[in-house]
Amino acid sequence: MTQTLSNSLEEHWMPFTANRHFKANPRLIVGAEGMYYTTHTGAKVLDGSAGLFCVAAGHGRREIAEAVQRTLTELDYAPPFQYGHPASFELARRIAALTPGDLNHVFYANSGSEAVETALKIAFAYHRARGEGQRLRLVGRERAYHGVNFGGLTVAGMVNNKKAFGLGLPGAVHLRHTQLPEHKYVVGQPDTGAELADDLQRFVDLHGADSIAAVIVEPIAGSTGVLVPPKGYLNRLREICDAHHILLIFDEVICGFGRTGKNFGADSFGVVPDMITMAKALTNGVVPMGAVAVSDRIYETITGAAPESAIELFHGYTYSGCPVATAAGLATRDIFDAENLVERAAQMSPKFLEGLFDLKDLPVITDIRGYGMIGGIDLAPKDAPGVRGLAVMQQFYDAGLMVKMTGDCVLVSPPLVCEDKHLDEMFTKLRDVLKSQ
Ligand code: PXG
Repeated sequence: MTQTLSNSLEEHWMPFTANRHFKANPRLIVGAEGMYYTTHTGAKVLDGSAGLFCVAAGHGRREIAEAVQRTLTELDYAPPFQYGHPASFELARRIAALTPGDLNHVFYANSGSEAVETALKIAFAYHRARGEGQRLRLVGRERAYHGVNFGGLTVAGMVNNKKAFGLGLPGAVHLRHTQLPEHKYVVGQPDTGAELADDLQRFVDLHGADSIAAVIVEPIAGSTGVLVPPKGYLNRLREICDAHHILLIFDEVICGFGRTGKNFGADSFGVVPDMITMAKALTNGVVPMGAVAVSDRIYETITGAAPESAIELFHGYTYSGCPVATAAGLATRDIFDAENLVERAAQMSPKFLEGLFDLKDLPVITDIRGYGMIGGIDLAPKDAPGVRGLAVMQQFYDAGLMVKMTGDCVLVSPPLVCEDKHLDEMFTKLRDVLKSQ
């Protein structure tokens, strides 16, 4: 199925893409099935990153396509403000049954970025509803990725994503990131570094707890290169939050739905936050959807503070919980249940981590990190940061493997339906390309 490129590619300004480099040598995907993509030249490419961490159940799932198709003909759209449709409530019940603790209420958005904005706004609204509207300071972390909108950028910590786009919300502060030099090649959670959470205590001491609304962290910092939290680190954050009435938000846009081997990173690391943001695998990446799960306390405080029959939270999107996205979400949940994808991830993880850390002998590699079914491989930069990364990504693609690069770091996170043979193929291709560097 070779397709020729007769048309200009100039009109589409591509996101997070080296546009000029891409358009000179395009990598176009024209089909996807199971664990593989088909490119416009007819080549098969193994999906080593589940798309962008989202296609957990593999590509071309008929169950999702049929649910979406059915919904489009039965109920194409229903306004989400002051009206509802049954499926969005059903999906919320399904999500609430998975989330830990009393995170029993689900607010819908259309992406991870919007889920993050929603969670940050809910944090402000919660404190205001309980008479502490002065808590307007947000705490993020160095090297964090929380999407691309202004609230998320404020708490994020990857410089290239931030530096062209202004100063963000006032007063935000950032915890140090958790990658210590002694963590090199540690499999899973490092033993050292829990005390880095005490940065939050320092902010309390410096700025006053009553200025701080919330702290947001990814349980595993994904986009920056897979930083696994030190043992005890998230627990310590939880303790400091509890002592000072600060809300703890876990951004689980990547971690959620099995990537860590449990439903959420919160389960893997044994810490229950006050809110969880999610997206990506929520719909298997097929239809855009994000969501925030919030605790009973937050929901009841905000709704209880408003007069009866008044709107309680002046926030929402035209497509919050829209029929097509909820249909994809429900069909995805059904696949997860029928195929035990979360347990499967836990079962595949040892083989995945073994293959990942087996690459350690390659001279171009300077560090490897991994947990569950996600891994990061740092490569020694060449010339300028990211130059080797882009070149290597092209070589992987030419060799029939798609992975996500962040600068000179290779991110691997295969669909959770992968089999041993796919992992073998992925690690063989990784080795073949990396050994020639
Ligand atoms: N939070 C986290 C933790 C994420 O990983 C978002 C929010 C934003 O999601 P949306 O749906 O708005 O893209 C993400 C998204 C990468 C990469 O380079 C990571 C993401 C998206 C695209 C690329 O690692 N994560």
